[in-house]
Amino acid sequence: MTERPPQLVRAYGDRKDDGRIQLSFTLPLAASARAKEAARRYAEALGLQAVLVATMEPAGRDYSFFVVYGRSDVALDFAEIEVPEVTAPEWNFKEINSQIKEKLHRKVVVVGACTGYDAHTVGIDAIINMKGYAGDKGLEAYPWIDAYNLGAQVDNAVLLERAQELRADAILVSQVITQRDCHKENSAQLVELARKRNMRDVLLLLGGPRIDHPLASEIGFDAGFGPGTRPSQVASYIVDRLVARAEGRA
Ligand code: B12
Repeated sequence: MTERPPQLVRAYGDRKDDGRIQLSFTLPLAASARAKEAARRYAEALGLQAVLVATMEPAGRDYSFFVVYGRSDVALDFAEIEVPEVTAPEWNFKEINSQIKEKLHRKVVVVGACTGYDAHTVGIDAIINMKGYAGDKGLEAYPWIDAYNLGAQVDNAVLLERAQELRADAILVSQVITQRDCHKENSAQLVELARKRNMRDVLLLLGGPRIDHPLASEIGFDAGFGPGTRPSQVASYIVDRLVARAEGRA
């Protein structure tokens, strides 16, 4: 680990280092003066000082939603934080296509799906489909990429089978539902199956609103992508890895 000088950070409200925090939560209590006091004490018990309950709204029968403000003296040393990150160049559409054409001399094949019980296709569509996301063209729009979107609720074995048939360079898995950690379980099963089928040379990418690179790596994927990911970031990562392999750098 690189030695860095300490860099203490604290929440910022009105002034730097004032430690002011806004917090929201729901309590299983109908809105009342006692419920409001319960919310204040609850926030105090969490370690906040000078607590102000700014909002109390009924949230269905016997539940209330609260927004509270408070202060915390807790500080942490940012210099000590190390997180694995996806490292890839920030290439644009044109640069990605010319990297593939000039360095790989063949089309890149990617296959994606929203797997298991999960039917939330908007995320994987945003990455793969022609129209893309936030003004960034989807992988289908790249002349040097053959992209296949298998859609929703695809079984892990079916996805791997199809990827093998198409000689895919990368498999893109989307997991949105996280109830009872089913996203972790389902994704881990895909990695396990890929190992059994000797397919671990195919790049495995995991994405979704609750996915980040550390989690994806822990599960056994090559990279993880979270909210706001743009298709060109995904394409840059895949192409960079394939070029590195072709040049014997990975
Ligand atoms: C639309 C929607 C639906 C639609 C889905 C339609 C469709 N064709 O996709 C319908 C109505 C079918 C639906 C159903 C359900 N839903 Co729903 N749904 C949503 C909603 C409102 C939006 C999701 C979305 O489209 N986001 C937009 C996309 C663009 O964002 P994204 O997925 O994060 O994708 C980006 C990144 O994450 C990343 N990315 C995503 N995947 C991948 C993959 C790769 C490889 C890469 C690189 C990147 C990447 O790139 C994308 C672009 O930046 C969310 C709430 C919300 N506001 O988020 C709930 C939500 C996801 N749904 C939820 C639930 C509970 C359900 C149901 C279980 C409800 C029910 N009881 O029936 C069912 C489950 C159905 C099923 N079997 O999956 C919960 C999930 C809770 C949890 N933590 O598990 C949410 C969070 C709502 C909530 N707050 O409770 N839902």
